Amino acid sequence: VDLSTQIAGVALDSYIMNASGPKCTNLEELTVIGESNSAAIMTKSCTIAPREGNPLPRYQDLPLGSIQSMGLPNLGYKAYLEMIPALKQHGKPVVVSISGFSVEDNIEMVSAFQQSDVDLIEVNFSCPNIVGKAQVAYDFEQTEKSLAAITALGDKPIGIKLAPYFDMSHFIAMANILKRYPVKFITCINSIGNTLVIDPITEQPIIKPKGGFGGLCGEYIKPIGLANVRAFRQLLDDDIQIIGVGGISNGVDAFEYLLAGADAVQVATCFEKQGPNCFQRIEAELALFMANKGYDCLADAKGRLKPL
Ligand code: RRO
Repeated sequence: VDLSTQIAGVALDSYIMNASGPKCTNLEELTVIGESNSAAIMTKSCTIAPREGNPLPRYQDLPLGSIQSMGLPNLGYKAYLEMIPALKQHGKPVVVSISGFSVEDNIEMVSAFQQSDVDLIEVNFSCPNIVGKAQVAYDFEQTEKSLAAITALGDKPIGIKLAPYFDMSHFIAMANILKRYPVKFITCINSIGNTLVIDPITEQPIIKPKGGFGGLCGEYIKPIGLANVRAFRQLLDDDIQIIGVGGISNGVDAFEYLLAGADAVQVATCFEKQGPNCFQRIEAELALFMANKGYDCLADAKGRLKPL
């Protein structure tokens, strides 16, 4: 089965890549991704200045996923700019994630990466873990202002990492905003923000930041990710690609996202827990599952969820 695909005209050898977040903050980690079967090298979201992130413990495994409040630990965007030539040596697309604290921050970072050799820019509108900062993706006015500014800075394709939505009116409102700007792809979904896991023995939360409130990740959130990909696939024009993310840990999960309409998928928690061999495994499982169903390529199943 041919698992090649494209995002904003950038060819990908396979449908599966790493998500921004786990193990993609420094050159050593990004090199491991470069040497893996991940279809692209995706970086941790960056800010203007380097950040240590939130106090520990800030990540915990859960039976079906994880909860975390990392707080945007990263090396600062200039470090990622400097790494791009080394990352490009791996012969696959390089995607930077940027996550400024203001429209001005995002303008500075997008402008810099527009002048670089990076292939795609994913602008993160949905980090739930910064004290005192709302998720841009839940503020439609701010989203529109930000999009107007960052899509006017150059020709390199820009995509947006969206928060999960839970109401049809929100899917429609966001899709209508996206249609007004040259956004080339969206990535759905970020973690489900501000969830709480309690340890009944210690009678405490299990992560330290924000009184225990953190982003829920992994298998718990797959139905929400699938719904977000499906809803936006039905609302947006075909010239905008959708990257699915949320609870993909095997080939069948990846296939479900394909039926919902994903052009590619990202893996976060499974990569965090299992390491870089997950990309090759999920790819092989997807190819086998599709071959058994008689499919030759992704396009044969993409978006073709059947009515019940
Ligand atoms: O670093 C984080 O705490 C973080 C980010 Br930037 C994000 O976009 N999503 C998330 O779950 N965690």
